[in-house]
Amino acid sequence: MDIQKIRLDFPILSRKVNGNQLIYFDNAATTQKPRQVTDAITDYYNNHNANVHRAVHTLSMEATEAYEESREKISNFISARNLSEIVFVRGTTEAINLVAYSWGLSNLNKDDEVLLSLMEHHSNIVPWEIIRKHKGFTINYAKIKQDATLDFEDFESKLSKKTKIVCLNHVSNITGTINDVKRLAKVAHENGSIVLVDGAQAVPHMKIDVQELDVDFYAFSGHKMLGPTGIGVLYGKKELLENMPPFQGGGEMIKEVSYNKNKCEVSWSELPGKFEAGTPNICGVIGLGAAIEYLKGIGMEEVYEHEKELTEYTVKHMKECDKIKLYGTNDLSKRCGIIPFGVRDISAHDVALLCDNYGIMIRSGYHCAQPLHEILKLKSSARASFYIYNTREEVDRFIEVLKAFN
Ligand code: 7TS
Repeated sequence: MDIQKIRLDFPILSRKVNGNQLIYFDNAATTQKPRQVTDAITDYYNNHNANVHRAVHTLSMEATEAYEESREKISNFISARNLSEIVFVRGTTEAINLVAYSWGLSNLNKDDEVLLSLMEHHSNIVPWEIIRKHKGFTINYAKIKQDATLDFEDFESKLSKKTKIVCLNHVSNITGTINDVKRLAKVAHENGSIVLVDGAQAVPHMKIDVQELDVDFYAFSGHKMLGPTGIGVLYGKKELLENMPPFQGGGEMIKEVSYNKNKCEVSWSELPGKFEAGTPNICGVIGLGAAIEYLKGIGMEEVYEHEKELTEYTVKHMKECDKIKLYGTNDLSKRCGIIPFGVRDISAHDVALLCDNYGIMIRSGYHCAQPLHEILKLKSSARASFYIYNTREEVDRFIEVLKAFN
């Protein structure tokens, strides 16, 4: 992996912030975009712009072809069985809301249970809590151990015959903990529960094969993997998606609307159209297709290895500094390139602001996962998160800056 060559594809990396060379360590929030992605979007607008799936003219055919080609790239990228299992949504948040409102409202009843974990991003908690108010089911939360890994025994003990769905992240956005989704899905299926995985922090960083993991739904966001904002994917097993009612109504998602006696009878489109109401985010889909091509060009094993190596390097050097406290498991084989930490006597926000003075972008706060912070007894945390363009030299500078705080 030639990082210096990769860096040249990202114009933003050559800019300065507060008089310093930019160091971008906030990749768990969103990644930077290579020229190949912005070029694909510009090319679409400059040369092919038209609405998709609805006209016979040349531009509409070209736009539709590019849009559907991206679906194919994404389907191959995560090894889905079928193109109709790839639904375009705004992002992970919308994907989970789609499952909660469509599958959840029609399948969950008063005596049922939903099993979540206490390391979820709010987007995998709040939709379930909202629909719980409508349907009155119970939500159980699997515990987290002090090292921020999932308590598997507690998870298993909370699976009951009433548990209809288990919803878990693949990688925590706070600690980078990788959950053994394959094992968890197997146990959940043996119990008769279906499984939704929030893959927002996993798909960008490792090879994902939804068939091998054998999960029922898998959600992710384009903007965390070099793609544009406002586009994401819900993978769902065909048989499940086929039996679910639409999430939103409008154009594209219908087969027929016929008026009869002051009433419109509506039938739904085939998958995945049933879940893609209205004009979709065409340039977003095309941009995400270009992002996937870019990542495939590097190879996901290479991406994973690079981040693992950089994480090991960073943790080793941060541990040498007394005033830095690292959170999360010490077992780095269970971690992705996310490093949560604190600096003695300095609040997380102040750490992030001080880093910003040196051109280093890190995140601070709750990172949309307040329950996990409560369990770890943290008011907030600072977080550095890596991607393909980050280097050891950037880490050296970051640690040098942290060491200089007093
Ligand atoms: N799930 C996880 C695990 C996430 O990390 C995020 C975003 C989401 C869901 C929501 O994704 P969205 O694209 O729909 O917004 N996480 C973060 C973060 O850690 N910092 O900013 C956003």
